[in-house]
Amino acid sequence: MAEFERIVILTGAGISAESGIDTFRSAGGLWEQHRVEDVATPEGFARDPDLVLNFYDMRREALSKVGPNPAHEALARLETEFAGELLLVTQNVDDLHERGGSRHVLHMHGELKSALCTSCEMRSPWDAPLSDRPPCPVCRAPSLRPDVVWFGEMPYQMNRIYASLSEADLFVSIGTSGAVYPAAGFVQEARVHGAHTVELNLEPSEGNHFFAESRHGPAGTLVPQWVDEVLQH
Ligand code: BV8
Repeated sequence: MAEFERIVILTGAGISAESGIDTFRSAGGLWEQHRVEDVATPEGFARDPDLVLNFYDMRREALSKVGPNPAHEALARLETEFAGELLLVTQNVDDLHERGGSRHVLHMHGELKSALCTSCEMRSPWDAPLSDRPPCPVCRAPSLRPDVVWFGEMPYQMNRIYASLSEADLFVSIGTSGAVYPAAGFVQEARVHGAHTVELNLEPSEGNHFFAESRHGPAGTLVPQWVDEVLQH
């Protein structure tokens, strides 16, 4: 593994799978009566706010029953020991990277433990249900929604992500199907700017052909091994 100085990592639901959080693909079973696109959209929220608020209340509540796995912990070790620049971008709305020890996590699709007020547009840390319409901590209006980026909505901090991708010499994608944009396009952005690109995933993702290198297997095994290699230089 050559010397790298500026690493961007993108993670998806696959990194949390071994912690017991269903991925979207296998989640079909969990939510067989609705597709994620139906529930994770502003239209779905407008159509049936209770359904959507309960969907996210259930997922937020489930977080207290799971914990980080060796893949999350390995990325926290990388953050501590890597001498160069590291940006960890996650598509996940769980808090397992933080609970695994990562101090700087960019949640491009928002977080279960945050609430967004549709009246004052302020975001607040949140770890309780929203289906009972609690007042916004800032403006007191009963207008809180999950602070999660739905389909058709703009992900967070895209300028910062693209700036890092244009400078990166290594881009690593971990546990994501490459099914959803703009995240699925990050590998091409990094590659066109000269970065080496690596996919660590259980199986080849939809974007596997864009990666210069790929390793397939469970993240809990692959990620600690890969972090050891990067830190050995
Ligand atoms: C935007 C938060 C633009 C919510 C999520 C047509 C019509 C309308 C829109 C579009 C369209 N075509 C394209 C679009 C854009 C759309 C999109 O890409 N749609 C797809 C369906 C085609 N994207 C958007 O709408 C995005 N916004 O484009 O805005 C814009 C421009 C200007 C102005 C305004 C707006 C916003 C998308 C964000 C949606 N929110 N999540 C929530 O969590 O509830 S998406 C959600 O699914 C994830 O966040 C992630 O992004 C995506 C895919 O999930 P993954 O994390 O990859 O998980 P998945 O289950 O799919 O895969 C798991 C992988 O792990 C698998 O490969 C598996 O093999 C692997 N795995 C499993 N176990 C393990 C493992 N790997 C390792 N170890 C294991 N143990």
